[in-house]
Amino acid sequence: MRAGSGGSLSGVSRFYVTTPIFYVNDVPHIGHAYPTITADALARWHRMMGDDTMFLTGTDEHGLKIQRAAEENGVTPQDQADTTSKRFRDAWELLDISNDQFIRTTEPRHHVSVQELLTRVKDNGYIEKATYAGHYCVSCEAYYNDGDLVDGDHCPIHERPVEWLEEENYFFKLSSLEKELTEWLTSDTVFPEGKRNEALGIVKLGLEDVSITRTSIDWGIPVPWDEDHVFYVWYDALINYATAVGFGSDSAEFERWWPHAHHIIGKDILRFHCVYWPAMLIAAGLEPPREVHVSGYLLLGGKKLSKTGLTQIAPADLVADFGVDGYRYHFLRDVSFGPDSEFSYESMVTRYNTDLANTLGNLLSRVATVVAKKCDGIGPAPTADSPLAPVAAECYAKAADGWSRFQTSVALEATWFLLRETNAYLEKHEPWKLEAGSLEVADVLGDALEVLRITAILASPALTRASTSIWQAIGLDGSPTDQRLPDAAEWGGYPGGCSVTKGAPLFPRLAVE
Ligand code: ME8
Repeated sequence: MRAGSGGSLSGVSRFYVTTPIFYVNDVPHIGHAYPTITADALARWHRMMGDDTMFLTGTDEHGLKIQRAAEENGVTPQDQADTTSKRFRDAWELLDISNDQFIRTTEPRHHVSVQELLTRVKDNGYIEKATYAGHYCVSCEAYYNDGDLVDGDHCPIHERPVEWLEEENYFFKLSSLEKELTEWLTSDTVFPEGKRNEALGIVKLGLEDVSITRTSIDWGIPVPWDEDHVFYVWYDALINYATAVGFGSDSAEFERWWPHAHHIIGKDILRFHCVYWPAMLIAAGLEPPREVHVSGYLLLGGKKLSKTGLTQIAPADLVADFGVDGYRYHFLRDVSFGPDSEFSYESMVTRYNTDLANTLGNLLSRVATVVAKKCDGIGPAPTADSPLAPVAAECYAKAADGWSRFQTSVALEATWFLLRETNAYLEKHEPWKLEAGSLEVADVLGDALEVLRITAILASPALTRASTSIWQAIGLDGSPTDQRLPDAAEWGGYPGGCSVTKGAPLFPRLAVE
């Protein structure tokens, strides 16, 4: 199956998209917003495609990292989780994130689900008790082997010293699942392909059993068969994707959504999602997820934006300058999903001015001005044989392909190509110079209005606000997001006879400093 295709049962396509659940040790930054906006735009696209869509995000609230953050802040772990989880929800509200659910791993439904899933793994013979000693990175909440460390005793990801931990733990017999994992990884499951190969490389190197419980802390979900232990935070966290769709509480709901999951993650958590998680599901007698999409890092000055470094930027800081649409558009258009991407405020200004203020904003304002002057403010219908019609058809095909492959920048570039062609079409025909009320002026403006209708729909996964403003400005009822694709993108949908209004500029130009 190719990337992005939904599961299909009885003819209904299902699209269940998830972000990582974020740690509540510190507040959200633009690196957390990146997978969340990507998942949001994809969910919005799939809803317009008529797919049965579920979009999940949430917070990861157990483990040593959270317990220590709480101690540093002089609060209980629960207070730490409550306060910071709310900061994530507030940030997502600010960014128009349309998640269907927000899961918190401290919820009782999640406790039930974790205990049930891991009990199944144990009952199936995949869990056993042993003593473990190793180098532990609290920031990763993970053990490392000697060979993984850098500069002697530093974590390869956080570049901070690891700690030596010794515990009697329950182990997950990961080593016995190499064959099943290789099979899963060699089907079309992990994207981009380079990341699939990386995951396959981990399996080929040989898998060791992993410790999945802790006795050193109590901020976690108790192991039902041994009260002295709590589950290790990663084994608790991964199961959120199953909990949210009914595992342990509603088996019909779980059957509806599982395994149609499309996980969006950063490359830092590839091993957990592409090796441990599918293995756990297989061990529990469940199907592994349909797809995992792995993004690169947003970098600042060549370094990963992070909580622990001094490279945090809060989404609200950028929204203040660019608006919600300007913010969303930049990350969806300029960050190609997969490779690392250097964040630059200057590129954000350039992209905003070029694509939003000039190409889109000017098109709408130009069309509305000329419709007012030459057509008494009533938008004409498009022509059936417009030269823009085949351009629009090609743009839709490319955009749909981009969205289906999680390539948001490809989808938006295709959409903006149509807008640029339409501006060129206006330059060529100069309707502002044509005779008011003439057939020619009506034809040119009708075609441009039709492009505005189509692009309002196609851009709506990125521009949650401007797409509705355009829809209303060209006199249409309802909203672009209520439209059903692919039919709504067919040329000829603008009915004509609608009242077109010229409002305030959609995207006032930003002065470049
Ligand atoms: O790892 N660039 O949570 P987390 C791009 N709780 N993406 C970034 C980023 C950056 N600079 N910084 C963070 C955890 N991210 C676990 C996940 S899932 C069952 C448990 C994104 O708060 C990226 O998607 O450290 C990364 O994988 C995620 O935030 C890690 O968030």
